[in-house]
Amino acid sequence: MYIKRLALAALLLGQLTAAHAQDEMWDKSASGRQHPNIQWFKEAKFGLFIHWGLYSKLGGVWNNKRYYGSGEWLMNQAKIPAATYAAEAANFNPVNFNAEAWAALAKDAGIRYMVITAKHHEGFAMYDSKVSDFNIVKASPYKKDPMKALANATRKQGIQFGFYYSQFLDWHEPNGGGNRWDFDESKKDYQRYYREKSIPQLKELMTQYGPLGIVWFDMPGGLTKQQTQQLVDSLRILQPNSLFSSRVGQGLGDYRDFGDSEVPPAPINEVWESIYTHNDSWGYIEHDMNFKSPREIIRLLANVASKGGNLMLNVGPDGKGNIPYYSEQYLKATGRWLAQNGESIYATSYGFIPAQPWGVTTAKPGKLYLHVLVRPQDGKLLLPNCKVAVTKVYTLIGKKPVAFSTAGADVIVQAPPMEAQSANTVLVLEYKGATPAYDAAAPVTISAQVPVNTIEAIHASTSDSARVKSLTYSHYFGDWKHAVCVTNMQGPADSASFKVRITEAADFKVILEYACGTESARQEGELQVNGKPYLFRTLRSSEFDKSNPLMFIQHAVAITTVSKPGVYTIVVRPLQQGKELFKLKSIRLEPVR
Ligand code: JFZ
Repeated sequence: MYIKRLALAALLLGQLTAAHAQDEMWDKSASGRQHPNIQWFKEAKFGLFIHWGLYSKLGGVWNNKRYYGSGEWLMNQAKIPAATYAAEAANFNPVNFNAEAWAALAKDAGIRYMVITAKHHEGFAMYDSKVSDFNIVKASPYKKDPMKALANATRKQGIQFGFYYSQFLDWHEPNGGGNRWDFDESKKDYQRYYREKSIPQLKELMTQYGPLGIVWFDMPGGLTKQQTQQLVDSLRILQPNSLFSSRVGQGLGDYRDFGDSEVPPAPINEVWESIYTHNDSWGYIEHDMNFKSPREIIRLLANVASKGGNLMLNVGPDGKGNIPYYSEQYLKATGRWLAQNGESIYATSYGFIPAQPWGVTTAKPGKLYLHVLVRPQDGKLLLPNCKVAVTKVYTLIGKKPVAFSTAGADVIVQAPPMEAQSANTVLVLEYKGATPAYDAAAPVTISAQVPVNTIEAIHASTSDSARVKSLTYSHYFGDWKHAVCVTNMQGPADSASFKVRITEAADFKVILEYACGTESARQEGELQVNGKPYLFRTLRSSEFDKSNPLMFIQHAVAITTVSKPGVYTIVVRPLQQGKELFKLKSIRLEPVR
């Protein structure tokens, strides 16, 4: 049967190259279909991404110059000639690579699936490829196939194993995508690249390394929708149980990948994954020590799970095959948290209670997990409009009963004392009856019991030409950041209004968090709290340019007195017609103590 599959695949693959090359922006056409094997992925919640290649040996340094941002893009950033770069393989010898140790670390970290770069844009295959000699067995003194060892070790730990493959960008090849410094783009034959390297290598990976949980394609290009469909059809024959990432292109992936380091601002009813670097680079950079702490990882994981997605966190091993110290230590720390709290993450869906000042929620049938990230001063965790019959509430660790009460449609949980430095304390609320729907239009809760309340732009109702948009920018290079902002507010008719539920009478300092370029600066704006106007004049922070930091300013514009609890409307708009007022990221309300 397997041989037949190969023959059929070869036939299909052969047909693939008939049509014309056409670069199509990937545009998911949600077809509602789900891969029959998707369930393990939906339950996995936490994956390990590994970027490991010839770039790892260079560590972000070329000709004694240090580069910052994506270390795996060094060849492109430094415009290294393909032949010069290829010669580096002769010094790539990861003698410290230990597949069993990597797999054991993934297990200790609570990782459920692993995806490693088999070939990145540099074109160097990290496995024993017969298609191209530019690989770790033929071109380096290491002469072994680390992917074979890692695939076996990973599966032995019960962890799904998969490959990342850059199916179009290949700076080593005259017909591959992306190398404009060595090769004339107008003379490239993408179809030839697909026919001679990309597709044959994908076949090698899908026939010689056992059952793959995931094939993580990256940067679709050069193929039409029909060709991509044929490629997907042919590869599925080789790996019918494997899930394909959405970056295969043309909406043909089995789950949705967001942009690098991007989390959707609210739950979405799709199967999706958020990918994050551990420091600021996917590939190893010796001078990038900006690692996310265990607290940041644990809270990021809770935030992603509370929106219904998976987090795949990346590590970038160095050229000797060592995983960076902080990656190892902080993955283990995350694993220790998951060992005690994993029930609130694995196999959960997003919680039906939206993010609150105290934290976020995940869920299983009849259970709501409260991830307490900020303990309110009075310990009261408000669950607004929580229309369920609560039977009990308890601490996840130790199962200690926790007091709760109801007030109308609200449930108030009395949080027990918590370790001040706890990254995330989980309480469990059990209930009878149907699970309510998530209310995306619920007012944002504002509490005087926490140091700061943040109203994100995603909650804005906009008028006229105002728009809520996700803005992408970077600090170094390729270290993408995303901010959802209210944009294009150019006159009084372009407003952003927010419905908030303020739970106590208090004075609040109002802080607008926005980015404002030179043209927008020094324009007057108006903030209204239930119609009471407060004026301000915009301050310059930075222009918006995706290749540079988008600098947000936190501009305190007013103190407002809230005389009684209730639902309020906060409106922000330009006072006069002019340039875009600013890109509003959030409104922060700090109770005046
Ligand atoms: C790509 C690669 O270029 C990068 O080196 C790394 O491997 C990353 C995981 O994937 O970078 C991308 C690709 C697509 C988007 C962002 C970064 N995107 O669609 O937003």
